[in-house]
Amino acid sequence: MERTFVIIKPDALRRKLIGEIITRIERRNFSIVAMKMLTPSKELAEQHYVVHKGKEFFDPLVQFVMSGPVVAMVVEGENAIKLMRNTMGATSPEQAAPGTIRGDLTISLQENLIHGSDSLDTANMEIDLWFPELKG
Ligand code: D4T
Repeated sequence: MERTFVIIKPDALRRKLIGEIITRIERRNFSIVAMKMLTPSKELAEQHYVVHKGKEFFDPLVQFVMSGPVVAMVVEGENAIKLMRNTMGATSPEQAAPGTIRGDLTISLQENLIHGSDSLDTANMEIDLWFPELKG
C-alpha cells in the first residue's frame, strides 16, 4: 500500500466540486485515510510550493492556494502516487485528458482544482508538512 497527499484547491470549494472530486477518488477504490478543511497560511502555502520559488508563477500560485479553504487528504492505495496523478489529469489544460478530474472539470492552468504528490519523497514530505499530527 502506498500513501499520497492530495489537496482539493480553493477553486473547487468555490465551485462546489468537493463532492464530485471525492466521489471520483473513492470510485477508483482509493481509501481516504485522513482529511481536514483549512485555509492555508502563507507560510504553509510557500513551504508546499517551495520547489517553484523564484519562478514567475510562484507568488500568484501561493496567493491562489491561500485564497480560501482547501480540503487536505492522505489517500491510500496500491501505486497511489502514480494512479492518483492519472486520475487528476495533466497540469496543462491542453493535455488533461477527458475522463480525468482536470480534463472534465477545468480549463485553467492555475485554477486546476487538485494537487497530488508527484513522488514518494514528495508525498512523505507533504504528509509531514500538512499532517504533523500523524507523525509517529
Ligand atoms: P500541483 O503541484 O498543484 O499538483 O500541480 P502539478 O504537480 O500538476 O504541476 P506543477 O507542480 O508543475 O505546478 C504546480 C502548480 O502551479 C500552477 N502553475 C504551473 C501555474 O500557475 N503556472 C504555470 O506556468 C505552471 C507550470 C499549476 C500547478
